[in-house]
Amino acid sequence: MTKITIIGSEKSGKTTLAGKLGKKGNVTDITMYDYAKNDRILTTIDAIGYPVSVKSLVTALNLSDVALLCIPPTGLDPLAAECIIALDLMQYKQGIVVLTKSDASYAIAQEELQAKLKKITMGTALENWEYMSISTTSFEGMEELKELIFTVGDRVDKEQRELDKLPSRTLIDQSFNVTGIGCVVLGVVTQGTINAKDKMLAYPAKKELEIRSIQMHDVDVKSAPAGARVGLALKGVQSKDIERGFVLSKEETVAMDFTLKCTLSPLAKEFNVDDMLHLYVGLQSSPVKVTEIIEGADKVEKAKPGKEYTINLSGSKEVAYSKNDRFILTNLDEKQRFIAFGYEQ
Ligand SMILES: Nc1nc2c(ncn2[C@@H]2O[C@H](COP(=O)(O)OP(=O)(O)OP(=O)(O)O)[C@@H](O)[C@H]2O)c(=O)[nH]1
Ligand SMILES: [Mg+2]
Repeated sequence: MTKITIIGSEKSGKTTLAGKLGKKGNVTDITMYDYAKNDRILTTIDAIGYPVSVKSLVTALNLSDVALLCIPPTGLDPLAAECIIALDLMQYKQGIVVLTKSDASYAIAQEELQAKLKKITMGTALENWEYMSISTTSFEGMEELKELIFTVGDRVDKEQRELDKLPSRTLIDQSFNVTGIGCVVLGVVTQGTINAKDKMLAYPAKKELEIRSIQMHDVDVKSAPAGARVGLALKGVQSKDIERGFVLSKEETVAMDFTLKCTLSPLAKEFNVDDMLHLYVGLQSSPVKVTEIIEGADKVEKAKPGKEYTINLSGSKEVAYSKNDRFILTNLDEKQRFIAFGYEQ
């Protein structure tokens, strides 16, 4: 089961490509496209709420394992540049740079563009990504791209088997009521294995629940492993108790204030004590105020690009997380909004 997100330059052909990779399904601030043939299952996400909403981009990336960064013959624009910074802060190791609209370019120009992009992404999480030239008009490269997506997807699948034994965590992206069934949620098992009849809680609200039944791509299953996109019927909760971003798990930490060991992107703008930032973890986000910036043992007023700090943040919304979850910080007032990643101390 492979889950991909298509992002990149404006008007680079992202939505057209998503439409060629699956059948259009649910639309919120992300659009899902589904494809299933034999044992090949692909979920493609188009982060249509982005660039207006950073949350759409982060949500899409956290619901998938592989990113496709689309760059048209005109090259990298500020949006694709912001995507690269986001992918790097998230340490998104699995992805493909897709050189789109190859019908409107020449082989030599495509090679030059690829060389340029390789240089720009050197030392980032995108360093080892593969490249593919495609056109959704002439279909050049489309079959090869699909093959490559499944090759990368298989690699991810293998890596995820190491996560099956961990305590289960499921990120919820939709919750609704189905007549005769009750609360149904859609989401992704990010680690562990879930089974019908498992009891757990919905965080951060700490609502107790039981998994009544599990579906994977509309097929009933008894259990679902790490990496699976699932639909769950839940017992003990109502759909209004569960929102996008909730985590189904036996144990999470819930907090409003955070002390993060943060690293700023070298390409971010500095920020100051008292600035308002946005914090993201999993599919959750919260506005937070910077209350303290500590460099080494000293309190400072500013956090500067490329450097490491301990940062105290104060929020007003409960957020659920586990040790080792990577937090992302953004400043929505800046042109390039992604600034830092961090881990709770
Ligand atoms: N020549 C050519 N045009 C393409 C190709 N793919 C898409 N287009 C055209 O490019 C334009 C933008 O395509 P979209 O799929 O909407 O691109 P997008 O990246 O989703 O655009 P935004 O979401 O608005 O940023 C449309 O007019 C498409 O018909 C292609 O492979 N070749
Ligand atoms: Mg689009």
